[in-house]
Amino acid sequence: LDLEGNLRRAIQEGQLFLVYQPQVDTLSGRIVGFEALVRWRHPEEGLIMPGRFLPVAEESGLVLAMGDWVLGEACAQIRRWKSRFSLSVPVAVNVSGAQFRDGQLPLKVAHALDINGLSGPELEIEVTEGTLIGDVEAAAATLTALKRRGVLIALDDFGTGYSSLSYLHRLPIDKLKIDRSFIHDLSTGASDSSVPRAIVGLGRSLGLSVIAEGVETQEQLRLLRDLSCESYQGFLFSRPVPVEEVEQLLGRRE
Ligand code: G
Ligand code: G
Ligand code: MN
Ligand code: NA
Repeated sequence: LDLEGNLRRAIQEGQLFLVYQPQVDTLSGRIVGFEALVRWRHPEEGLIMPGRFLPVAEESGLVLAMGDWVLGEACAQIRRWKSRFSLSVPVAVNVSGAQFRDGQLPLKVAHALDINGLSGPELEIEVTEGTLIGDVEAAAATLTALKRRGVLIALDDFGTGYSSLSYLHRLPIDKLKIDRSFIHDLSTGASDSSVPRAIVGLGRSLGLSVIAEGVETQEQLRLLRDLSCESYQGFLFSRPVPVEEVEQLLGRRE
């Protein structure tokens, strides 16, 4: 299968779609946000997950066109949900390194918000630590430009990268996302909560919100509550789901 040629066509012909995973307040159980995740419905191959096509997208440079589509689609969806459900929580979009370093990202984000009549804090941009290191000055400039439009910035897979704590307080970040490997460790016999505990403490001292990823069990949720980790996402509450299922969730809240 020529993934690259196929992906180029997939972007043009509307074979990509987004699923959304709810983010939930650990104490109240209320939905406090959504993360958008891209999927590819291939006409012959069926559903292809990003684990398979993102590397191809990144190597070929198609990740820029794909990222443009994701950003436009997520913002259009936020606009539709606002008018139908008075959606009041942000939707997060993942941005890969090439997109972030492209130089056009702040303009593209502002444009996607503008044409959909959205304010900055209705959108969150997720970047990984790996994206920010290297040229921290350039990263800071891009983040500052994004913050000027008011969008929220989340640091994805936090704790797994080459995180130098020295840059954290210098960058305009709003949120830390505890990588799901640390949450997974919470359910093993050892039940080692030292890393999540440290990240929650770090968040508190830097004034950042903290969300745990990959929460699958009640036991993990209970431990996160004990740590005062404010929110989580994971299969325990919901898998990433298609638009119609998000609308059922939003409708139920009315
Ligand atoms: O949805 P899933 O758990 O299979 O995602 C696997 C990986 O793909 C995750 O690291 C996630 O951040 C990434 N990913 C999902 N959707 C997007 C997207 O729209 N853009 C980028 N750059 N990465 C994405
Ligand atoms: O790297 P990023 O955090 O963007 O990746 C999100 C990925 O995590 C998606 O592929 C999503 O399907 C997956 N995911 C979401 N919740 C869970 C969970 O509870 N357990 C596991 N194993 N994966 C999850
Ligand atoms: Mn993510
Ligand atoms: Na993550």
